[in-house]
Amino acid sequence: MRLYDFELSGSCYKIRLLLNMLDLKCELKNVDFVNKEHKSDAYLALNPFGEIPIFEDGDLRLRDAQAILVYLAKKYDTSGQWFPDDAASMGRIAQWLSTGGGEIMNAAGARLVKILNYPLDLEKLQAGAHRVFKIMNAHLADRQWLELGHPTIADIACFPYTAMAGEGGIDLTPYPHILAWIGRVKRLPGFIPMPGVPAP
Ligand SMILES: N[C@@H](CCC(=O)N[C@@H](CS)C(=O)NCC(=O)O)C(=O)O
Repeated sequence: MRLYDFELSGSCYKIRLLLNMLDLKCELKNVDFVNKEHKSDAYLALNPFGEIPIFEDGDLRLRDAQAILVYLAKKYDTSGQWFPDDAASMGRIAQWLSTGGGEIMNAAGARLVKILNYPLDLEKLQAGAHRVFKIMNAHLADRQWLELGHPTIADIACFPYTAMAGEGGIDLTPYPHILAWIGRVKRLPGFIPMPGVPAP
């Protein structure tokens, strides 16, 4: 297995997290994101979207963190808990896979503006992040985990850029249920930190 990785990327971190929680070994191939290696011809030949992460397992190559989480859970999770097979569970989890790769990426964009000076509309991104965090906070008011009452890839997909929201100038203090959930994710067996997401 090989992950095209950048240490400061929350999208790559999603994959590193699940790999570690499933106790899987994977080669990490560093992508020079700051110098735009992900826009080079060689990289675009692997992922025409010009984004990290990419994941390879044998002959299979996948782009998109959520797709990779689905693959890893289906192929390697012997507990069957991270992405259970029944239709209702899959649908429930897929909602948050979409949110993790969609609305929560507003927080990722805000962080790119703050730490890498990306020329994006910071206020719009922060407002988009607050919209989704308000919904997540209400959803988590009477739940420990996003779906199914136990950790799933829904939590992994939504965790990194929520936990790093502060780096995009987004204050999570108004969202106590999200803060409690972040604490729970950090206490899961196999949790690993990354810069901006310290261990508990
Ligand atoms: N849909 C992709 C998006 C991943 C993504 O946005 N990756 C960022 C880095 S964290 C990226 O490569 N952005 C391209 C760029 O900034 O040029 C996923 O969820 O994996």
